[in-house]
Amino acid sequence: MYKSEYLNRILDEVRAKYAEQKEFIQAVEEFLDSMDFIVDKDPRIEENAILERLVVPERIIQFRVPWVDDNGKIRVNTGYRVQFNSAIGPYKGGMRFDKSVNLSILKFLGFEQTFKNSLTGLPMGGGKGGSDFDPRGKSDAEVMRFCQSFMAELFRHIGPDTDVPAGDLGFGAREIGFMFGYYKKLRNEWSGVFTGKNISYGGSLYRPEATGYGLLYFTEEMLKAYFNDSIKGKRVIVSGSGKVGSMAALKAKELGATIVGMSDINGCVSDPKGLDVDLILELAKAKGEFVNDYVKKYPQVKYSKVSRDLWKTPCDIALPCATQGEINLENAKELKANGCYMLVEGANMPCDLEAIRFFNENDVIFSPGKASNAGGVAVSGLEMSQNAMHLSWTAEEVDEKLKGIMKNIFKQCYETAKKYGEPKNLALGANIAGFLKVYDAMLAEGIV
Ligand code: 2IT
Repeated sequence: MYKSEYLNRILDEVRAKYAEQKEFIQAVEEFLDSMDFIVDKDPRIEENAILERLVVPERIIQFRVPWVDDNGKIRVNTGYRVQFNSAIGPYKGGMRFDKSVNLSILKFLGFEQTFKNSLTGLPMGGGKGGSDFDPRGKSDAEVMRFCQSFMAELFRHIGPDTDVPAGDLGFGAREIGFMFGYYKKLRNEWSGVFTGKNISYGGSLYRPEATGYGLLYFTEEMLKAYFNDSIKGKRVIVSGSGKVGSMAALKAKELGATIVGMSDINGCVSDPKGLDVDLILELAKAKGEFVNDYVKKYPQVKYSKVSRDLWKTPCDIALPCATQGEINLENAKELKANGCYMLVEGANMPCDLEAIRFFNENDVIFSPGKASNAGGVAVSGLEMSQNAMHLSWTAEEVDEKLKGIMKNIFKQCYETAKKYGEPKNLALGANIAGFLKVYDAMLAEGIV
């Protein structure tokens, strides 16, 4: 129950109308928790039905994606693009290819993306898309045929000033290349319609590293502000064997942390003296997973077949970088009991609502993904700028800009949290700071 009647009504409506969409409901609820600090003080929010409009995507495109597999069999998947909010810029956000993809997941991602993109300070609205297509085990030719069929529909809905997709789970450089190539063919136009492209055709240096590196720059800001400390010598655990987890582990190690635990879909490994991060990165890059091979190479390592057992590892800092819903209340209690005092989300919504509330009540400083994982989309924004200017920045230039953006995101979250009397509540800071810019633009643009 909120103090504000307005918020209680919004949440009841969202819960009733989208009862099946549990991920979306969580994302909205997490956001409304913070809105309770401001809505009663600013009646214009309710008068202008800002929140009613914010929780409904501007447009959802859903389509059939027929394709032919290598055996000549015709297959059908569902494609989506959720164009959530364009108040401050063209829709911007990744595409996810995974069996689990449905509207609830894409709506939660698009909703969060809106505030994340706002926090970067760059002019990008929020969007997300994808398909229930599973690229694992598919040949390159199958993935290409799928991507071309997908783009044959999507091309009419996107564009460099309309909607600019990028990668997400199951959707990397290969998929971006096939989609971009087909868009270019259909439109007879080269433009920065996708980000995450290879360097050879307009990609930005540091985009593959950006989310993981940005996460560590943000973590350093947290340590500095709250403890006048740095990550050097800290025990860190990282979940997920994708780009975000790998690059986070790499940067954490480079900054002097000890990586004491890591996980993938098959389980987790831990070692208080530090894992062999180089081997893990090599395996993760080649195979998308590492735990089974790691255990073969280091039979003495502490190992569990349950990925969630990672959260039982004694540590100072936890970096969940796998996917939504990987930390529940029980995991949160395990983390606290084993010494963890900071949790910085690298994935989108890895912690469920009970876990987040537990961290806030038990002095574990928590940062929501919409703030701490914004480095990826921030460098996507920089890729859009480079494409629009028809030039490319050096790795050093991009890294410097990324550092500046992450520092600024932290500052906005921290200052806003302090202003509302809860300096350690970065979720509050992120939601309010992200919201205010979108709100201002929505007010200015009228009822659209
Ligand atoms: O969740 C995210 O921020 C992303 N998947 C990156 C989106 C982007 O447009 O680079």
